[in-house]
This record gives sequence, structure tokens and C-alpha cells, in this order.
Amino acid sequence: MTETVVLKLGGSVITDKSGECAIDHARLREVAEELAVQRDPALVLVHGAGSCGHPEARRYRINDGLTGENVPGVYETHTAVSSLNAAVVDALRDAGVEAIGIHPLDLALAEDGRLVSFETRHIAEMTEHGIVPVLHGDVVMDRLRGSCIVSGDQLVTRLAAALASRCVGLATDVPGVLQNGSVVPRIDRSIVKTLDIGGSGNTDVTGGMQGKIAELLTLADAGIDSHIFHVSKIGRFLDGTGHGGTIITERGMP
Ligand code: IP8
Repeated sequence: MTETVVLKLGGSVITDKSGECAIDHARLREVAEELAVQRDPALVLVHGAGSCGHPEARRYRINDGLTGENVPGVYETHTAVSSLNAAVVDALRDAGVEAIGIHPLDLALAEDGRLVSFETRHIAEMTEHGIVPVLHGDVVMDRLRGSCIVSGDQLVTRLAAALASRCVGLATDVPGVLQNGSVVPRIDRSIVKTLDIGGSGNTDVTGGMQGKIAELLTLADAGIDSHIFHVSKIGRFLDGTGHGGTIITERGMP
């Protein structure tokens, strides 16, 4: 099996999180051109929702469960993040990447906010044929709550485990996990307790950087390291030349 790279583009990287579905098309073009020259590895992309999904999810209180009144929020949230997905796929295809959008709402089921079923076999097949599947954080149906929000970070951990990926990266708008303005180079379960990271300043229903670290530590528990770095370092992450960001690992300092 080809080694698969799982790469997430943070919502704040590709949208302006202070607006309402304000897609950063220039940034998308830059990222797509970067990925177009790195064609060797099998690649699975995931993106966050940014301002295309978080405001709707919050407005309709999707994570609190479906009450009857907020049912239209499933459509509104999914439609917002799907429009971002279409823009990501378009930018990639314009740059020559054989990208296809995949919506988790169509193929996943959750229970109390966690995925309990998530089909990935077709995603593995796609990568074998040079297709780049592009998934996104989404609203999904939930057996306990009715629906919930599954973050792109939760998808990354599921995909990396299912595809046995050893190359997991999260491109963000900051250089890594920051504490007092400096990048924390490595995080494991013992270090995380001592960190003071702060929350997300924008409308983020999935926990910002803290949610991301919690998610990636579960991946680390399964022996898979992941990397958080600035979006400008995607090329360096892919070619292994050092991104200057944070590694989330089960191991302590070497
Ligand atoms: O931006 C959230 O995904 P994230 C998905 O990766 C929605 O946390 C629809 C709010």
C-alpha cells in the first residue's frame, strides 16, 4: 500500500473567521499550487469550516442536539461548509490536482459527538489511483443527539488510523502551538497538562487549538505522530525538511 499523507487545512487558513463565509481564494490558490508540485505521495486532504459552518453551527446549536426547531440548521451548516469544499476542490483542480470533494454527512454516523461509523475504503481506493479526496469538518447525524459537529481534526485522526498514515499534518495560521508567543516544539500527554494555550478568539464550536491537541493526542496514543505548522510550511512538511512547528507525539523528549 502507498504511504498516505493526511493533511488538514485549518478553517482560519482558508477563510476569514471574523466574516460570514468569507473564503480566502488567494490563499486557496497558493496552497493548491504548492500541492500541485508535490504529486508523489498519496494525499488525503481535510479542511476546517472557518466562517463557512461555525457561525451556522453555533446559531442553530447543532452540538446541543436536535430539538425540532433547529433541524434546518443541519441543512444550513452542511450547505455552508459544502460551499467551502467546492471552492477548495475548484482551486485544486485549477492547479492540476485530481481532487474530489467528499462530505462526511453522507458517509458517517456519530454517537454523542464521536464517530461510530465512517467508511474509508473508497478513500483508500481513490488514493491508489492518484485521486485526492477532499473532506471537511461537517454536521453529521448522531444516534444520541440527533446531530453533532465532527471537526476536521476528528476526521484527521480517523483517517490517519484507517489509512495507516505516518505522515499527518495540520496547516494553521500560526507557526505551531504557542505558549507565551513561542512555539512548543513537542507535546505529549505529560507536557500538555503544564501548557497554558488559551482558547480560540473566533466563533469555533469545536474547541480551537485545545480541541485540536486533544484530538491529536488520541492519535499519538495509537503511535501516530502529527505535526502542526504554519500554512507557508506545507512544502517543508511534505519534503521532511523541517517546518518549525509542533509535533504531537506519545514519546517525550528524545
Ligand atoms: O473547523 C467544523 O470543523 P473544524 C465543522 O475542523 C463545522 O472544527 C461544520 C462547523
